[in-house]
Amino acid sequence: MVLHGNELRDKVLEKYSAKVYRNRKQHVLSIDPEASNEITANVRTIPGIITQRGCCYAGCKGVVLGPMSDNAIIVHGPIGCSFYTWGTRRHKQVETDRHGEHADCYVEYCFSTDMQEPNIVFGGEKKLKKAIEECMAIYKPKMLSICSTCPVGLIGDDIHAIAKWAREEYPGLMCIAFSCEGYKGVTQSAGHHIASNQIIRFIVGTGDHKPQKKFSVNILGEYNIGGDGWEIERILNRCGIEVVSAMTGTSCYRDMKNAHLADLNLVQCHRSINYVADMMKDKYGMDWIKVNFIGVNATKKSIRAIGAYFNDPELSARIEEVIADEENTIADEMEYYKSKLKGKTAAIYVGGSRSHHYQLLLQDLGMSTVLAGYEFAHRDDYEGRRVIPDIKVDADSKNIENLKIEADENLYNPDRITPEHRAELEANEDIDLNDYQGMYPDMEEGSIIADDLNHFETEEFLKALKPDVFFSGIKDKFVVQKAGMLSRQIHSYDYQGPYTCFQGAARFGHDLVMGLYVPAWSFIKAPWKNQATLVGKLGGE
Ligand code: CFM
Ligand code: HCA
Repeated sequence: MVLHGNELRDKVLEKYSAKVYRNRKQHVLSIDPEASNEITANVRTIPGIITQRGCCYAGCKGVVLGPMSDNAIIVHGPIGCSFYTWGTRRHKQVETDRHGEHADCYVEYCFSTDMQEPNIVFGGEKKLKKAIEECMAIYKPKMLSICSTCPVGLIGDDIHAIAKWAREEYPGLMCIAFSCEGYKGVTQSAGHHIASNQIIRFIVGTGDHKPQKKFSVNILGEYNIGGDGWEIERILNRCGIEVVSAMTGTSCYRDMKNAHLADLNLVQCHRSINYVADMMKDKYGMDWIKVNFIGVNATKKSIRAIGAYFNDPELSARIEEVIADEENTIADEMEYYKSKLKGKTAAIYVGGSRSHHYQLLLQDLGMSTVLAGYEFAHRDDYEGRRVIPDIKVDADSKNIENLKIEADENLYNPDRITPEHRAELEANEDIDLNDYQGMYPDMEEGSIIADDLNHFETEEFLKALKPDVFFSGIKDKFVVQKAGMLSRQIHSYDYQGPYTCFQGAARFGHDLVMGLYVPAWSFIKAPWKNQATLVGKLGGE
């Protein structure tokens, strides 16, 4: 008997002890238009379960700060933490700022205090100061970040006092401390919040480089994985829209200082950086709209939404020209990939936004998603902010400071658009203005949603649902692939990309067809095709 929906969910979870079952049941559900579809998310993983999640430090240092080119990041902690975030994420960078001037690029470097036992016993502050002095003597960066890892929080080194010392000692240096110890919060997500707070506190608003073009934006939550951000900027520039800064993919400290001078914020990854969008709204009155440049239809919808925001006939006409031209360039390729992919199914499990975004690109290619989940998303990423009024109450808020943002007297401007136009935009279902609808509306009835999907559940669901491809990350890819199922990495794109906008969609189609049709599959047989199904029991009850 083929099970699906909540029956399948119960069958997979019933192997757990009662206690684990009760917990996981709140994280796994099947989409039912009649039900409330409430999910539990952003809470602690049950100890002992093989989760794919990462830590707060990974979210702050690795994800949000890592891509900034001219930011020398000293990791204050044991060398293993530094090594873990050294070159593993695929944010691409160049050594110039947005105005074509040279900006140092440190993304390939790994700066660390390499804390040892004596530093844990007697304190590591001296060692940190020495590391800053060394870094300043050799590299002379304009921005220097200090990121602390677990032991620093436990012994209490005052990295904020040291950052202040460095700002005074080296005039012109922006030195910022990030207390992003791994154990804070329950996942990477806490680190996003900590990084966002310091970006607002110290960086945004300190520059004076005004945009040159009539329409200007920042792109938030775009980290230039595999060159994604470059492709988005190419399209926006073609439309005549200037990108003042991107946070943090194709940007540097020097660009991000000017972010407050743009007209509008575009939020690509809502999970990692909605904090900055909200704080800029409070401080400067700058609106944000949720966009998605993954998928042809999603890209079209996003650039049209930008056009609608600016409400300028010339801009809208140019946007239509760009859409027609870009679509024309990829039409034949897309048709071919669609013919090879139509009707195939996928499961997607990644961090906090791509499990939604990639579903739309798969739809363009005629595919459907039977299971999707996030590692560390919050309820709003699943259910939408519209249905969760108390969104600020989550696990991170208990640990992470919610900055109190006052409007900036000189720069606050809520009148970038007229009240009538605002009302029009708010009524438009296709535009998420200062809001986000989440993943659910784009999912089919009966498909499975699994928050913090663990290793055991991954294997069980894949056996039952048998999707043609499983999109995930480095930790689960090879287990799945060795079992005879294609797995593509959606974090790193398996060293390919960019996958954004029109040409990116065609490239994704190409890579997927290559993966599915490679003759190697005929030499592997999934274990469950000739073995009894694995039976497991977790927990003590
Ligand atoms: Fe946003 Fe990201 Fe993601 Fe994310 Fe990440 Fe990433 Fe991701 Mo890996 S910021 S939430 S913390 S889109 S690093 S570029 S791929 S888990 S789905
Ligand atoms: C992180 C970074 C990561 C890991 C990718 C993976 C990334 O969470 O610390 O597990 O394959 O995208 O590089 O999400």
